Amino acid sequence: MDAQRWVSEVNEGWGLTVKVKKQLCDIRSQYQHIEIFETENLGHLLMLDGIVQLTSYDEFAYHEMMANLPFYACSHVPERALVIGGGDGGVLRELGRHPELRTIDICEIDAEVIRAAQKFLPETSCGYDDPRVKVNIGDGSCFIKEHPGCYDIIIVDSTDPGGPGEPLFGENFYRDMKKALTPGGVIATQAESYYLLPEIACRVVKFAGRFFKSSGFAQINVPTYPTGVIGCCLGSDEGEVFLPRRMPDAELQKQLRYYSPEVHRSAFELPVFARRLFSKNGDEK
Ligand code: SPM
Repeated sequence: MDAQRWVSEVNEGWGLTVKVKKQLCDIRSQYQHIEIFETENLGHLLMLDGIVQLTSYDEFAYHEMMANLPFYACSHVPERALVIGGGDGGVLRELGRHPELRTIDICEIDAEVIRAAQKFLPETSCGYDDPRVKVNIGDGSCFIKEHPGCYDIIIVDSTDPGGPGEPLFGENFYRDMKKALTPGGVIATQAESYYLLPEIACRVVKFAGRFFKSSGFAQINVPTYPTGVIGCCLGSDEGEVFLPRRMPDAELQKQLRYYSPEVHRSAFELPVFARRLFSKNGDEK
């Protein structure tokens, strides 16, 4: 294997490796190492601190689910959305498909990620072109405390814990998100893989279960995340998060490649071992 032309996300004892044509961006920001590659077969690849955040090949799966699960689980038609993290703009792009949203705020800690995405990832950073999007640069765990009762949906598109995303995996953050919701609002948080990081997945499920009447872990198939699966944890005090309350109209459904009302419901049907894991360690209802 030509080591010069492959990049890997290395986990304990194994890795996920992608063949690249060239490196487009290599920045050490105040918070993290930002790298963007042009790959041989998967389009663009964004890595933060050596961890794959997205590839052009399958980012639609993650971004459609992170945006649409909370949008359609919300008991009322959402008008105000907040994205925490998500500097590449992919979740913004998906939220932008909903004319019902009047405001779409984003709080991203690292302005360099936004700049890099706007330069090298036009397919996701086009999310910023929507005039309803308002960009805030700062720590999402502080921003949320300053906005009580403000949002119908809050989406946390975080990196793994350990880097700048660490506060977004704490119990206090879940308490503060609940306060920042309108009545009946919904949170959706990046909940990791039950194969790769089961303790983090359980932690997220536990906090969502502690603060919300309805909560659950939805799985998303994303081949370029290690183990090929990642979770989105939902929480709300009205209705059941696994049931979509409305559905995309025919025109919007044509634009979507992953999300549908059927996929919404089935994403919460987990393999037996994962269900057991969350019942034992995640306090899942
Ligand atoms: N908008 C895309 C950002 C993606 N955020 C989530 C990335 C999580 C990757 N972690 C997978 C677990 C392996 N380290």
